[in-house]
Amino acid sequence: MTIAVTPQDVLVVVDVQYDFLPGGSLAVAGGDEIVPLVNKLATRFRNVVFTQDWHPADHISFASQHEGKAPFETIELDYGTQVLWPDHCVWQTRGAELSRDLNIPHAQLIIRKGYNKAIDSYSGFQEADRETLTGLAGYLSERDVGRLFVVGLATDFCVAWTALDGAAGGFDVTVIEDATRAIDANGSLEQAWADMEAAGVSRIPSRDILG
Ligand code: VGL
Ligand code: ZN
Repeated sequence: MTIAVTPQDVLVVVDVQYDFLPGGSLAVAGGDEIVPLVNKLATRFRNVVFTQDWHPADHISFASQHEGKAPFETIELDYGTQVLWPDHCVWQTRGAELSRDLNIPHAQLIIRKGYNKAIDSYSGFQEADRETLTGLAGYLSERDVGRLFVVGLATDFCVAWTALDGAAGGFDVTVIEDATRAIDANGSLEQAWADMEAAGVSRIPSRDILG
């Protein structure tokens, strides 16, 4: 099924940053493989937005901040269960930079997220407290956009949460599956697809757009 991209559609490129690429501190397997495809897809979209995971060095999501805890264990916080991660995307470090292999000069916005020390933010729309907004929904509404097409890293965390919040916010959301890669910790990938399907998020291969 071919989808005709319109000038109102937006490509949301999630967290294509060195710490999520091979060699990074929270490397997503095959994360680098999506970059040429993301570049190609971006040529079809007039509107492209990036998200950028952007944490202070003492961020609450880092296992290093919790005595006796290891990465991928969980803790309970006020806002719910938090997975603990290796230190990653610390602001002003190379790991936090967007990949220089992204070749999308017409991208219009970079939304940073996760900069509040005590709140994680997988979603590009709102932080994990489900209250603090990033401003992305307001930006998109003001720009009068149509559908959102989401790509990037990682499928089961920042891509999924961004897609879910977009759908909850009333946007028509599609994830382009082969332009994502997953962390897949403890069944998180299967769960993410189930959640997205239940929320009405569409799932397509890139050939539906590229032909
Ligand atoms: C992400 C875990 C922690 C992601 C960000 O971009 O999917 N995952 N921070
Ligand atoms: Zn993070």
